[in-house]
Amino acid sequence: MRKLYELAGADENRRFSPYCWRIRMSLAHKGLAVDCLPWHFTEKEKIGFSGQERVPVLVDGEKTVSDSWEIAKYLETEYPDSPSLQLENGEVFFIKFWTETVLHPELMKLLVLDIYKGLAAKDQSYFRESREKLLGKPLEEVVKGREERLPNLQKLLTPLRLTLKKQEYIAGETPGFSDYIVFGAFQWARCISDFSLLTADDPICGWREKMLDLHDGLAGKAVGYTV
Ligand SMILES: N[C@@H](CCC(=O)N[C@@H](CS)C(=O)NCC(=O)O)C(=O)O
Repeated sequence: MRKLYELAGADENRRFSPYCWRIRMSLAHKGLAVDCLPWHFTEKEKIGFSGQERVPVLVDGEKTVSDSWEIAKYLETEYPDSPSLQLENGEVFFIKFWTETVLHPELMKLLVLDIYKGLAAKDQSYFRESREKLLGKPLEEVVKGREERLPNLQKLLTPLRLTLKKQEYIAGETPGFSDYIVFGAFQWARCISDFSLLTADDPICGWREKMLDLHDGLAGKAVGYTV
């Protein structure tokens, strides 16, 4: 059976990595069954066979692939007859880098303490140390006043909101990897934090609902919070 190593919290069923969600959704999109194995930040040796230290890691028969972008490309090449992830448009790169360099950092500043609290005890000191080094202050300081900073997030989502007013999905009429990239960020938040990111009248909510319902409600059924 195909295997996917996924980041897990103290509750092993809480799978909250934005990058892993890209791949969970992509595998379901292509109708490929997978056994999703929990992995913790401090279990580097468990994925040592992949030659790097991050998840997702996909093991498909003889092949091991890491990095969500590489995995998506692999799935497209290996399974060309199943529904396409629509990677061929160069614009997907813009979505990927916008998500990773604009959306993720803003979310991190809102959620980092919730992430810390949701981690297995053995991961907490590693996470605190590495993220405080990255963010330059204690996690408690990072999230301080987060309610007042929500408008910043909602403002930076304007291009996404305008796009979703024009079309059903980011990729167009049907969902594609671009949707899974951005949705991964929202699912990261939903799985680890009860902090509401969007107001109920935000058009992005309708898209997020559709994404939660896709593939037999895969993401909606995952352990997380109601947002
Ligand atoms: N470029 C990678 C990034 C993967 C990544 O950063 N994964 C995180 C989990 S969300 C991780 O494994 N972090 C390990 C660590 O911080 O030690 C991808 O697209 O898959």
